Amino acid sequence: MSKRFYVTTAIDYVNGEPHLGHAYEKIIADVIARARRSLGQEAFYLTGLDEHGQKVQQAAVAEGKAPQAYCDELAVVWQACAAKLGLSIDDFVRTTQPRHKAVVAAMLRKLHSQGDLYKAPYRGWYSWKEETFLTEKDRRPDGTFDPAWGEVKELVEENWYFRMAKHQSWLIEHIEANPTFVQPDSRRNEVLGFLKSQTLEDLCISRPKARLSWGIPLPFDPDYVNYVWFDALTNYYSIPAALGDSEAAAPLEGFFDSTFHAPRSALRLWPADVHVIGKDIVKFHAVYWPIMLKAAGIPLPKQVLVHGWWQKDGQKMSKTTGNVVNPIEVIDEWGLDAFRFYVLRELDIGPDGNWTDAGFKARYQAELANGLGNLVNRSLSMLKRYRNGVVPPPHSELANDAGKVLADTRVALENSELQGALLNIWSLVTRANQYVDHTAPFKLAKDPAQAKRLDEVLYNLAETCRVLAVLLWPFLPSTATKIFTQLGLSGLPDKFAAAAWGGLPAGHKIGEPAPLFPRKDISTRISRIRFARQCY
Ligand code: ME8
Repeated sequence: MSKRFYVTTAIDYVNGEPHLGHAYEKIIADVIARARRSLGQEAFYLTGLDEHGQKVQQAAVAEGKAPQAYCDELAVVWQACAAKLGLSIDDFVRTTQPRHKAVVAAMLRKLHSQGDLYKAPYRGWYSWKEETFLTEKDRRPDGTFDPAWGEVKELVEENWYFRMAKHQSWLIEHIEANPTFVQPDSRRNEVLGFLKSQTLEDLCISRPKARLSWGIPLPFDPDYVNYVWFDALTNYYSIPAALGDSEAAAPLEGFFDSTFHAPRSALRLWPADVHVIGKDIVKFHAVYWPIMLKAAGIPLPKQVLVHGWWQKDGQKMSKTTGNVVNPIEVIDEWGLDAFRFYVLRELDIGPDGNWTDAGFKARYQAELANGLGNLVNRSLSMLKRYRNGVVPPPHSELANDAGKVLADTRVALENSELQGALLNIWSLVTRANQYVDHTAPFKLAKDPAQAKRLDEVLYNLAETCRVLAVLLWPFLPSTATKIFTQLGLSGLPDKFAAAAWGGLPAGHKIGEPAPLFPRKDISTRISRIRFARQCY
């Protein structure tokens, strides 16, 4: 089996419920995976949960539950959310799974045996909330620490450290030689700036069990558990190894214990092609993770793709103030594809975004209901009304427009430029809607002498709808499928190659047109949806 295109997301802390930011990231990765599959590659999409560490232990204790029971309960909520988002995931990792823990232990054993890890005492300021020691650089001018760090206390403890010094220069060279390793460029520059201006301090990779017991024990020192970030980052690699990617597992051969059982498999996933993450965790993914891998003799991932953060109404989303966008509620009211469309169309991968309910509704109305929805509905309704739903002979008036959009969309998808791809696809929606206005098929239908011209126009419109379904599949899979069904086509619009012009054969009978995006009275809720009067 050849290597699959392997895309991952950050694994979410299980203490809490999914919000817009989590959903956005998972949808980005889903579109990337679906696009690759549509383009003919095999793809594997991994997401999951980060279940160890201080935050989870504290949250479990606060609810009077054992950490594992607490995680098990919340994992159900998060997995249900993944299903609600329509994610085409191939696996769902939980860092408390034995398959993951066995690989983390093997990685630690190898690094320890090579002398990459050492034990030393440390005195420092510790943020309990962020589970990290702070340095003098983290102090504000008045000597205090930002309240964002939560409670900060001085702590002295022995811990295990990962030697970083020898890794700084090759990492700079690697990032310079591979411009797409960290994307977008602004994030790449940020990482290079950091690496060139500061000496990397050794990374503390343990927590004493006396202080934190909820973690993976260090295989060579039972008084400690592994630092949650070392554990969490390893998920990207542990799952391929555990699923039987033998080339992935090879560098750790001899370091696994008897709990590790990978099936015999021809699966090839590692190295990851894209790690999709948010801007707050770039240093972990673009600095520590490559160093961990390189030290363990494991090939590096190809790309870390960094998205920005969402705010709501110009404010940080926060449970305490109540301004959180709950993706489930939006989907229940507006439909999954409306949510997927909005987040991908509104925010390019990189900058920060701002959710407003008014902005969401405006895009829904203009681009989905009046744009795509109206095009498909009036095109198919006219074909039904004027030709009894039978496709006329092929004609290629819109073929060049569609061909250009197809070529540009392919490039955009190959570069994970998802907003760019949508803008491009919508240029075809707009072109086809204008074509209806210019050709006025409803007038042609009144003149028997224009029958051939009406055939041509109806073919171009129906075929454009078919092409759009294929192009839209990675973004709006359910809408794309509905368009196919309404066109009377069997199967899924999930093969990009099928977007080539001329796929609708003459004489084919389409299905029943129905509105894709019910227009809503903006001032009412879904219970009072009124369907659009079709205008043609
Ligand atoms: O960081 N907008 O988990 P997490 C956009 N467990 N993205 C956001 C966001 C927002 N408002 N808030 C969070 C962790 N995210 C670790 C990851 S990976 C080995 C371990 C993104 O639940 C955030 O940037 O705090 C991150 O990529 C993801 O959601 C999970 O955040």
